[in-house]
Amino acid sequence: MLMPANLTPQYLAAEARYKKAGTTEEKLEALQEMLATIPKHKGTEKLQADIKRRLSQLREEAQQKKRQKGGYNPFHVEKQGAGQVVLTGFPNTGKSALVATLTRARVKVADFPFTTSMPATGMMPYEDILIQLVDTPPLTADGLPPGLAGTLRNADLLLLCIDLGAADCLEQLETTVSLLVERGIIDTEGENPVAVPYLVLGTKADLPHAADNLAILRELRPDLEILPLSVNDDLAFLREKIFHALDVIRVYGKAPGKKADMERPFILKKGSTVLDLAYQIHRDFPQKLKSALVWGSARFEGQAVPRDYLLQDKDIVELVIS
Ligand SMILES: Nc1nc2c(ncn2[C@@H]2O[C@H](COP(=O)(O)OP(=O)(O)OP(=O)(O)O)[C@@H](O)[C@H]2O)c(=O)[nH]1
Ligand SMILES: [Mg+2]
Repeated sequence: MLMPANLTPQYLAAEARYKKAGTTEEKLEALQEMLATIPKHKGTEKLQADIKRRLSQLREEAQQKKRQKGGYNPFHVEKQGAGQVVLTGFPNTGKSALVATLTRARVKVADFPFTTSMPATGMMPYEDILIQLVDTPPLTADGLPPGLAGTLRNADLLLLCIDLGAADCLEQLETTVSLLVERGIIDTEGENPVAVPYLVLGTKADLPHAADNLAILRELRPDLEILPLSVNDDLAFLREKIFHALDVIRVYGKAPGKKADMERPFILKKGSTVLDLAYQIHRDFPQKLKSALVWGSARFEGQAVPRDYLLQDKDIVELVIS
């Protein structure tokens, strides 16, 4: 990621708090501090603009929430599982078919546009965890349907679906990407710290012309990595891609003298420490935490490690409290 020069520790701390923030209030507070502490010079202009835009969008969302307090918003999708992955793209590009194939959700798939009118969710198994997939109504050259921007912005990962069998696949790709960039939802240049990560999927790769279309898209947009796929294929590689793009690790808890609980791993952001794990288990835990024993990434099995030890995917951890 391109980092503008001279970001202060205060700014970076506020940004870290923003990324961890659970509520709108926490996010607003952290963003305000980011804006207050960001060095004001030419190199940070774009970043300042991004923060301001995000602030006004969040304020708007907070207002909207207040207005419809008690009301039900189908575009607000409660997060579940190891991460929330939202599919988006033009009508008829195979979003619902993918959700139906990867999960047990019974979403409507049909050979005409605008089949899906409301978000719908399903849980996708990956190894020993479940990842939430969200099917959504389509976007078009006219823009996003009302409410969808919030759903996309709140996602942990976006899947941009481009129909490789369609004559307008280049327009689909250009429009989908630019609509999301304009709204500050994704970022193709690595400058927006609050952008949502994304993968570009070339759907219906089994159709005639799909291979030719893919070659054209790749030639015209070498900056975008396009993953061709078909719902008729084995999609194990896609599950794996999604897990890695979520940038999380699984950690298994172990109580002293007992076997590790391998059934329900904790899900942590990559780069998390023993202390982060303690915090996730209970807010009061970090105060009592002395050290931890780690099986997996540590040099020895059951090695004692400090609180700031960097955990790895599939580590087993026993917390030692005083
Ligand atoms: N050949 C082929 N057809 C596919 C594939 N995926 C989806 N389709 C077909 O494409 C059509 C549209 O699929 P949907 O999943 O309903 O598309 P959608 O993106 O959800 O459409 P909207 O809800 O209108 O936005 C259906 O007829 C699907 O059977 C694929 O991999 N290969
Ligand atoms: Mg659909």
